[in-house]
Amino acid sequence: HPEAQYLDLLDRVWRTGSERRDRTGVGTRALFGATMRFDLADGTVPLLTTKRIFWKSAVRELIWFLSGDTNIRELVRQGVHIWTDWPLAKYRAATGEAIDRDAFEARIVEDDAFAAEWGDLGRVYGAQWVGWRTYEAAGEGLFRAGQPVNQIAELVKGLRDNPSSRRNIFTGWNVAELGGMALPPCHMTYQYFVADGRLSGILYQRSCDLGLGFGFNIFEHALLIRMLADQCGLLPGECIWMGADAHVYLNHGDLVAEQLTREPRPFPKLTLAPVSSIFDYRFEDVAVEGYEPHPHIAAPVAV
Ligand code: DHF
Ligand code: TMP
Repeated sequence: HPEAQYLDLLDRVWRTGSERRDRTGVGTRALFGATMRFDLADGTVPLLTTKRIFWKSAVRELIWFLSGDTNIRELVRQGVHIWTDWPLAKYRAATGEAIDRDAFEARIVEDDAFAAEWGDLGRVYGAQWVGWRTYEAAGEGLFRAGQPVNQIAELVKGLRDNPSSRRNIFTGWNVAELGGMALPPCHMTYQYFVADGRLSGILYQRSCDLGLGFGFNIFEHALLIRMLADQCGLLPGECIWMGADAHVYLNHGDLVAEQLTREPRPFPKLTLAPVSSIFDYRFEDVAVEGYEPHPHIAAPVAV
């Protein structure tokens, strides 16, 4: 079963990974450099079955990235809570107010000014994917803002017009703007390859929380390949993942042990409605069929 690649890595990291202090203070066990590949040709998607992944939140997150939005407000409105903890931590630290998560989310949704001030994650994924800033010379050591680059639109054009190019890439790793991001991108660089009418993609993930983020990241990577393939008149090929620092948080040990006792089940099928642009996908256009995972395993997130 293709999910065995994930379970093997999880097991290997937990048993043999080096124990490290990390930014969050929680601590991890980590290995450096891992690869997985999933075949998308049969219409399946890598959606983990050894625990339930809330794929609807993942679909909404990917559409949010493609819209260029970086404020959690729209996600929260749609019932997606995965990004709330970071603005919340910032708000608590700045104000000293002991506001709870629900009250914070309610204010983000209700109060425009509050959302603008506290809901924005900065120049994260969406900002870089579709609005990478440029500048142009304006004489005498002066510069002015240029036309932002929509990397996704360029990628679609590239895959249509020049499918054998080795430059069909987009990245969130904008070195000049890392300081303005709530978190520098983890799933940072994507590259594509067309052969025999099939589109494959590689995701380079610099930092991977195997117990939490990975299930979202691999599914969204596959979903994006499927969207791009549809938009470019291609069939899906392979979904390849390359992780650099692949880690398990020390407080995820029990979760890992439980998950490793479970037998993987068949991956579900994904279908996409036909839409006329990569920027037109709505949540309703994405359907997952035959997803029958083992129960969800709640895991604490290291902020
Ligand atoms: N930090 C850390 N330490 N790990 C992450 O995976 C991570 N992911 C981020 C931002 N920062 C991160 C963005 N993606 C969840 C899933 C993905 C995600 C952030 C959080 C999460 O909490 N998932 C839970 C609950 C999902 C839900 O309530 O919808 C899960 O069980 O999958
Ligand atoms: P870092 O910026 O110090 O590497 O911390 C980011 C943490 O979040 C790390 O545990 C990796 C995890 N992460 C994912 O695994 N996937 C994601 O999509 C995001 C945003 C974060």
